[in-house]
Amino acid sequence: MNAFEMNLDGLVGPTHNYAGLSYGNIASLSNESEASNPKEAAKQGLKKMKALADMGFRQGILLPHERPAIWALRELGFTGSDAEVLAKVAKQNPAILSAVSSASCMWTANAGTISPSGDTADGRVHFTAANLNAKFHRSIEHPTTTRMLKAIFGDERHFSHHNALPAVSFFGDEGAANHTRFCGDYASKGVELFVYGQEAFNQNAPRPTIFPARQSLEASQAIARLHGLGERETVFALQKPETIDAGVFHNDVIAVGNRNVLFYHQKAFAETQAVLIELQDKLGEVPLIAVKVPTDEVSVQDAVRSYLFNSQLLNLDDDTMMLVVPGECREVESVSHFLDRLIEDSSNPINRVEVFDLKQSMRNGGGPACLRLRVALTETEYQAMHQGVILTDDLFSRLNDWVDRHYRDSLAQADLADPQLLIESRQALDELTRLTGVGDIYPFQL
Ligand code: SUG
Repeated sequence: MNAFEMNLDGLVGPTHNYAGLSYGNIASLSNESEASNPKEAAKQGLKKMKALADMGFRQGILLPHERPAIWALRELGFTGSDAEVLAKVAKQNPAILSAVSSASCMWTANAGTISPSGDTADGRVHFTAANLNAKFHRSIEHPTTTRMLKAIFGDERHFSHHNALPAVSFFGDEGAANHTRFCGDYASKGVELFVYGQEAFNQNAPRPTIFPARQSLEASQAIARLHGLGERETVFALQKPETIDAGVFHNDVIAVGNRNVLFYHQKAFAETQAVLIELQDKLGEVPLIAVKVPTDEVSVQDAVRSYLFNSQLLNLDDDTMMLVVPGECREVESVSHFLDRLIEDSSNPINRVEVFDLKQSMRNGGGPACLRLRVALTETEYQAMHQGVILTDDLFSRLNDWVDRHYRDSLAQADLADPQLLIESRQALDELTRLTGVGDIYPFQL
């Protein structure tokens, strides 16, 4: 059966800004209050999508959410017209306005966890939107994400959707950023690796001491149950707590995998050998290729600065793979040298590196892998999904034109209170739902 991995990238929204909202995410904290450029951010993302689509990879988009989220402000007791709500929150608590204005849904690796049909008990593709409850600005994403995923993957013969987990830190779930699926080919049964930062119901278990662990073991186990994954299809691994304290707020900042290849840092997991042995055991005949990056070649700090592991690992053909990395990887010397050695070394399948300028997103801690949600699909499932979000040449040029007409090229924190920004954003999103044909998914449309 023909099956493949599709990437759904988050289209950057018109309110993209730097508000320093993510304690534990070093880039977000260090760029707080800088002016952003939403137009450039959206174009940088589109350029990466188009380049990968042109190379033959299946590529689609997820739409930005409604921001500022006036509905969320109303739930917090702000009343009056939309303009009055904005004026009140800007005066009483501008930090809340920043939070409800974040374009953070662009990092679709956090949109949800997807289990392909080859792995699940009922043979359907399963989706669970992530509750993202570790940060308020992200906790308001899942209702729209769920509506959007249902609009795109609506055919119940092939797709099954679950609600986000209970919104408490004990079930903190950050979606695919802590989930990697290994397999021989995409259609056959695979093994899903869930990496967690804390065992929430066991206070004596190891956990980071400085920054919060966003993903809990119990959340990962719940997703596996909901998706109908058996014991033989799952591996649960603790992320090394000290790496979370060093700024590795998701596993996808320290490891990336594709098919039977795991590219990982020596310090990614608390019990590396046990993880590798269990993965190999459950993969059976399929040989796991584990490509380790040793600490003495690339420190955890350089991995975080460069976002080396927040790369996309993509098949070029049956035997070789390509790494799609952010430009910062060529700016950090240890990482740049490592990449040169990696592609020369024929003992691993990675023989090409493609570099993209994603600075606008990187300044908030989002690299190439954060910007995409992977969905492994068979050809039949691909045909059953909503086709209007698939990146064709035509959609690409329409989206560029749409960005040119609706986006600002500079946004500072003070601009978030501008009622005109809300009007512009809603107009843009309303047009986008028509352009992609996804239907009404935003609170202002419902
Ligand atoms: O959740 N940054 C995001 C970055 C998410 C990256 N995703 C993955 N690694 N998969 C976060 O911390 C910063 C927003 C601000 O500060 O304005 C932010 O939300």
